[in-house]
Amino acid sequence: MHTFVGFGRRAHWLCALALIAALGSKSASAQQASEHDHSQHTMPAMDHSTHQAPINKTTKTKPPARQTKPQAPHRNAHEGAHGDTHSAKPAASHAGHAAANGDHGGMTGFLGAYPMTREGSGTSWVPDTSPHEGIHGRVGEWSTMWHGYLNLIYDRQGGPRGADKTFAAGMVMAMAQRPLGDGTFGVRAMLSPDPFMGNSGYPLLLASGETADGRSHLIDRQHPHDLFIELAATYSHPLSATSSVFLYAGLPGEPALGPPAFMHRTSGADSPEAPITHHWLDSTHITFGVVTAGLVVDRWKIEASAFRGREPDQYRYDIEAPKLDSFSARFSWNPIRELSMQVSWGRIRSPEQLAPNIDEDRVTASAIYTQPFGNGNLWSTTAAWGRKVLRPGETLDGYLLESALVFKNAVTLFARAERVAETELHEDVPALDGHVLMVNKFSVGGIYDFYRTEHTKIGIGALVSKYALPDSLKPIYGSDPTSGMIFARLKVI
Ligand SMILES: [Cu+2]
Repeated sequence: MHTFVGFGRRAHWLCALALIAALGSKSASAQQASEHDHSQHTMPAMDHSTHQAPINKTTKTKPPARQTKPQAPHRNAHEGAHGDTHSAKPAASHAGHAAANGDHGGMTGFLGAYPMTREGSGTSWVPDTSPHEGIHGRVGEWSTMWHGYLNLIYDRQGGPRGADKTFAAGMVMAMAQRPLGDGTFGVRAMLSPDPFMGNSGYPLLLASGETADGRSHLIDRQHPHDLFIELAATYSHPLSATSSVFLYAGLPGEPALGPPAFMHRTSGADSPEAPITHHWLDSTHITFGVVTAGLVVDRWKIEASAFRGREPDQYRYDIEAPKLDSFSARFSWNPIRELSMQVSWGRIRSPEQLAPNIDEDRVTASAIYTQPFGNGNLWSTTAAWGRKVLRPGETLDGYLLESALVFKNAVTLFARAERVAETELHEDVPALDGHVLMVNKFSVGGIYDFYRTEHTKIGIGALVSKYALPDSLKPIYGSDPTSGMIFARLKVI
């Protein structure tokens, strides 16, 4: 009965997403006919310089005809894109910009005058060379964009602690922005179908964090994401052609802590499984109550957040009460178009519902390198380190190295290696309780997209995972467990 209901809901989601995808590509084609060559959008790392030339020519030789306000550098998107600032000269009018650009529906960064492709989840940054994905539209003054994916997964985790499950996971994200005063006002919403998989999430050896029932820890399982991953608003105000101040508020939202969430970085987005380092690096990406203020200066960003420390509870459909009891700060730097780095620190108040007397300090550092090659191919790699300092308690490190090769001819390959200092996995084993044990996981997989249109692709994929465990854990995990997933994916790009 449960399975049946679950599948029915899943099918419902699939249909809904497919329908939206069809509508989206239709409206996009209409736009294409009237505006510009949309096909460039599907090319990762679109060469912005081709757009740049006409704009600069326009701005140099022809002062904008109808410029009533002081210049809003946000509207001159691609200038900031390449770092070589062309000083704060008058920009083209908004209309002129959109026309000259033939660009992302007039959309630039939500937080500053740089290309939209630099923005990851929350207020995080990824390299400027990240693929430009999404279906763009325009409603009055608003520029809109949406994208999403849905995975239907058969998951089989090996060994005595393993289990299997068929489930759906994914997300759909919509965002809109408009000029407001001299700045840019933005709203965004991200939803996930994950709650339909059930409170206990899906089997994932060595994963820990959060709870399914409010009584026991989820061990060797990945928790479902909440229905509402992000409901947020942003406002950024330009200080010069390439600098700005911004505010971000979300319920839920993502504080300035950690690298971009795994499904928002090119190196991690194609793998259907969550990293086991999730609760060392990017688990705060769903936080009920976040306010962030930041400053962008060229290729630098510094920001600070106040947010609710407590992780989401097991009720995944609701909006939980906000609270600003925790703090974080992050420093990001994109020195070249291909590279994005961050260091961040957070003081998280009582993150775990089941260990309310323990606070956590978290430190993370990460670098993402995304290199386009050939005709529209991409190679993206993320290296990240996260440290949890439990107060009171242990200091636990987690390391991640993940990489993806996205070939334009429909093949994607991905791999992820992780190493985590764990205390939770074996807390039910009296002889090991309290010990800090290093566990390692390595996954490799691929996807073949057999169906592709301008804005959608449908593919099938598989991945396999191996582990390196300390001898003390082998009796409970088996000497050499192997896990795997096969999956079908619908992606709207
Ligand atoms: Cu998550």
